[in-house]
Amino acid sequence: MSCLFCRIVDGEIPATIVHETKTTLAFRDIHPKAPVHVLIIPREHVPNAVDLDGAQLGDLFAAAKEIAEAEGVSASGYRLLFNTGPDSGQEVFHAHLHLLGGQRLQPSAC
Ligand code: DGP
Repeated sequence: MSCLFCRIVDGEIPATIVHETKTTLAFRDIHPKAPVHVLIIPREHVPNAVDLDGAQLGDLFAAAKEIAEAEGVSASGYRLLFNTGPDSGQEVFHAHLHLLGGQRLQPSAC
């Protein structure tokens, strides 16, 4: 299996897992861009976030809310973002929701 994040789901590659459900897995980004930088993924391999269905998106956002609370960034605020496609800078083609927080974040491109 060549997908990096599928290999993390299968336990073949180590990751610091912070949250898991039947349908999602969340782990710390290996190159954190903020004090809290967690990647939340569907267990199922879907290459691009825009191809996730409503239930999968709901599961990712529900996980994000719980992780933000557990990481202590709910009150201070945090950023949730998907990179989709090469121009966005997407590097891993297994859909993933970035959760960034723990400091005042720089303005994003939008
Ligand atoms: P993106 O650019 O949206 O595709 O983000 C991919 C992220 O994945 C990037 O911030 C770095 C992270 N990443 C890449 N390889 C690994 C890995 O092996 N383990 C972990 N935990 N994160 C990884």
